[in-house]
Amino acid sequence: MKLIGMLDSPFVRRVAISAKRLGIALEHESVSVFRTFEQFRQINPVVKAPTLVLDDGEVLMDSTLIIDYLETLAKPDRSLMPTVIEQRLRSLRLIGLALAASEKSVQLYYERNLRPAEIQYGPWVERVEGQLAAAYQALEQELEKQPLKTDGSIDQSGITLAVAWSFTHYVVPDQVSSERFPRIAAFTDYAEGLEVFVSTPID
Ligand SMILES: N[C@@H](CCC(=O)N[C@@H](CS)C(=O)NCC(=O)O)C(=O)O
Repeated sequence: MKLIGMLDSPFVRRVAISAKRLGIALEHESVSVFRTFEQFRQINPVVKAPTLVLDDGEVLMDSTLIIDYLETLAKPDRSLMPTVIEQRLRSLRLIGLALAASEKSVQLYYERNLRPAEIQYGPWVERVEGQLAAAYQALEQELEKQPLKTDGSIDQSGITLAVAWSFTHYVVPDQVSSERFPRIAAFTDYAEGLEVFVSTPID
């Protein structure tokens, strides 16, 4: 199977890291939705990263749906999702918040880098900045209530959170500070030190 997309996308990176933790080998092709739009379009006419091309040529997109498929392929004891309902609920909440933070970071980055300055719309930017801050605020509170494990393991909520935080720092660093969100920052330092993160760097 081939994973298509750049690792500077948090959605691509969470799939790549999850696949490694699930023990599923993926061939990775760093095709950009911007710089190599036409090449991407040949693979997936919708041009969404990540795209997963199965061995029979079937094409999947959306990181959460791709991870769902990889989870189904993996051995149950490798799953990155808790099965106990209370823990699963918490994981789903953290993942939802981290995905929202990733999405809002992408929106701000596109606004700043794709839209010409003279047609930028201030109220929209403020709205997105507020949503991004709210997502990280809620995540920080969740970690205060119950820290994520830092014992060498990592699950889907940890992967998605750390990937989101690193991505936000990479594209809109002015929006986040380790002083304001110390627990998220500390957890991300831990995650980025794991071999699976080190071998899957933002490119
Ligand atoms: N919800 C999607 C978001 C994917 C997404 O927006 N990817 C961006 C790259 S970071 C993309 O494909 N951008 C090109 C576009 O939307 O036209 C997921 O989880 O995979």
